[in-house]
Amino acid sequence: MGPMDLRQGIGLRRLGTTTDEFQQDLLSSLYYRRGTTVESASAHDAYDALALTVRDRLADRRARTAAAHYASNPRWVYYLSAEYLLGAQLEQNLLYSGTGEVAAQAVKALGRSLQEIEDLDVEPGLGNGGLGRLAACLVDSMATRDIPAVGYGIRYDFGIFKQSLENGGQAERPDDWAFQGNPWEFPAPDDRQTVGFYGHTEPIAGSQTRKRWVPGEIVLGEPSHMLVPGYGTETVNIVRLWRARGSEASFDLSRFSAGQYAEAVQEAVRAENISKVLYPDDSTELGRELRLKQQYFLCSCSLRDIIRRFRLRNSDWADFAAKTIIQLNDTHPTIAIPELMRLLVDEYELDWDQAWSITRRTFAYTCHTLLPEALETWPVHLFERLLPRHLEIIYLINLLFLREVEARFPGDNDRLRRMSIIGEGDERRVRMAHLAVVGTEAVNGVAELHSKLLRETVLQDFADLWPAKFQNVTNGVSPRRFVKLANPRLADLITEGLGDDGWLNDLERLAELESLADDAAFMERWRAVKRANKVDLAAGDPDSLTDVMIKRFHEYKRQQLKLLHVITMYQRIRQNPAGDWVPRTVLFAGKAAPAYHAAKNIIRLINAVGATIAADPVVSPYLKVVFAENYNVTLAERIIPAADLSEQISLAGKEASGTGNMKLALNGALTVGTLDGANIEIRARVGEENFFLFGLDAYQAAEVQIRGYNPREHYEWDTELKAALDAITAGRFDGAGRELVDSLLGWDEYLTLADYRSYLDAQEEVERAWRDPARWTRMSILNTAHSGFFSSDRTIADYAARIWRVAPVTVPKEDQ
Ligand code: GL7
Repeated sequence: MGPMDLRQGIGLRRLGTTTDEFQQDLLSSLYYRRGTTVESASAHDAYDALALTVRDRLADRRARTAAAHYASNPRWVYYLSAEYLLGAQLEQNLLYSGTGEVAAQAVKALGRSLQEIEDLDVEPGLGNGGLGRLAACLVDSMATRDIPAVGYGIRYDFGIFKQSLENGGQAERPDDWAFQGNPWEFPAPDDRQTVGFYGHTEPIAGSQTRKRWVPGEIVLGEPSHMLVPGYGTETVNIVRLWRARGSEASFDLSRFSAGQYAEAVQEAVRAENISKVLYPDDSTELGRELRLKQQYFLCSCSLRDIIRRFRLRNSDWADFAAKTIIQLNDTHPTIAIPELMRLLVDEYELDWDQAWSITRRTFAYTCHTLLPEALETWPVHLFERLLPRHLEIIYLINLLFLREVEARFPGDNDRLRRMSIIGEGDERRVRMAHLAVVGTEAVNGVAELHSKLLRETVLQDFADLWPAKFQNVTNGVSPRRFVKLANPRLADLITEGLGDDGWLNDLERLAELESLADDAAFMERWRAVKRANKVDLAAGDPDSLTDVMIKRFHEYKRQQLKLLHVITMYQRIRQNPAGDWVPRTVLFAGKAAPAYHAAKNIIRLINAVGATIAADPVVSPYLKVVFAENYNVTLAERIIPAADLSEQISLAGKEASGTGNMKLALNGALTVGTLDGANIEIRARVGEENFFLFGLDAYQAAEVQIRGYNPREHYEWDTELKAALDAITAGRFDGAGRELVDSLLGWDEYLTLADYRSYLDAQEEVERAWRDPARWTRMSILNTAHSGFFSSDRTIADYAARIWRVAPVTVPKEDQ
């Protein structure tokens, strides 16, 4: 029986494609799976019934995918990530299953509109920012490119916090995203795993390297999976998410019977806390034991699952690396390296050298940062207590590694100290990035500059030792989610311009738009699309320049620089109300880590400045500041299509890549940006003349810091800058922002004042271009036309060819 005969083989009926058939299935989902009737169905019943009906179509493809993959026994890609920002599922799955139109008709039988039902779709916010959304774009593209792959992650009960504004500042509420259930998820309790923590190790007689670990706590990991369909292909992969549970023994019946209710469940609660909440920090380390527990929990469950899957089809460990490539998404899952060693050596009794050879060929590591505070390290004493066996393994890995370094660079003790996996400071710490480099076959950065700076700075010693290990794979974004779903008007116009919609799977085809960049009728329609998107967004006057800065709040990203520009604009307009001002709507959105006070103060100041401007009849016709609450994937999909100007203004050398920059350029926003992260590659592709560049480059910035930077010099000579900062100090914006001014004048870690004048000059260039609508429209079309490189399909093709060395496996269509 071939894979395409799966359903017929067991006499299962085929799922229909007509509206009538879809409607039948929808009603049957409502009756038999929700257990309700059309008359008494709530809106949420309708949502669930529709989700299940769509899911069935994908489950069908999933079954064929699994069979095809099983039959071909390929090298499998396992993507390990602590975060996934998958975005809303219903609209995506309607599109990817080609059922959007029949569904829109069929739901009428429930007396509801598709839009109304879609509005009930809650996005699983299982990530913080760019890194988590990248994971989602990459799994989308792995499926689209027919790569056999599984994404592993944690099924947090609470995702990234919900943000609202209270008195102009950020307030946080928990995100109980699955409160109403999650119809997209299949539980797989049979595949549950057991994970140990704490305890001690014991020698094993007759073995030097093997040990027995006797854990002090046992936790169960229960998996469920969500379907990840490819677009324009049959493949449906999965993301498998682990949830922690106490074992049966963790419930203390005798205590419960004695009325000690809290004590009775205490152990189970402790176990379940492991997957309770996503850490809401963005690139700074919290240093909490629970976070390391989460990381180990994810890795241990996933590795055992990977080994289980390997052994379904293979029997010889010598084949493991040839059949398995595990991509580590940043250092968060690095503990998988010593965990695989432990499993191979202690449990499967391989000798150390063979296990190490397998391990090194099985893993690859993507680094997503240059910020030293984001490179994770853990105190040795924490490891010793929580993961005693892993610490022993890490020590042995380190010993053998340092011997290798010593052999290459004899007598260079300084180098040994710098490269050691154990950092010897006031407190000895395990350096996870070093472990990740030592235990993998390939290491990559996420944009050209980032990969270069990794080799030249933070990982320089490792690049000296193993130059061939270091690669670049520039990030990308899913054109399905960020053009077709987010911006259907633009997608339709592009399809019309290009003659077909093949560009959705072959984004470089957007280059064909170049020939339309001067076509007056096409330009007119291009403008109309943007305007209609602005009307939908309703953030401000649709004819004003919509200037957006949407991303996590962090001082290195420099929202404060944008704000100084806004304050200067405000002061200029006040001084000359009759001037010929370009009306602007400046839209900020993004979350700040709850404990990151400087970032939260910037949010407060934005809202205070916005309120002051709104109350000023002289300035408000020209300038409006909007803060959109609770930035998430869904909101990004509304803002990006409406943006005219994309703010990518981080200090050069700090933003590893950025991916919002790609989404905005792809949707025809022009970028004002520094030579940082992927901005450089965007500018190279869309053309210098279609990009507003400003600021120091990464090398100049480093030089300024080395020479001794004095932000006050800029304050003293630049009268507009001085006036803006003085207005804050004088309390002009409700007294907000004084700490910001102190830090900017005191040390200004991210050279905001140094780049201020250059930034304002670039903004004048922006306005010159804006005043010439034909020029702006042409620039906008060319941005879209030359952003095809930034498809995550291309990113995946790069990983597949250069890092994973895997080939696609085609899933056959169903027999007709
Ligand atoms: C990040 C980088 O900051 C960001 O520049 C990059 O685009 C993203 C994906 O590679 O990864 N690193 C990181 O720790 N977070 C990011 O968004 C949170």
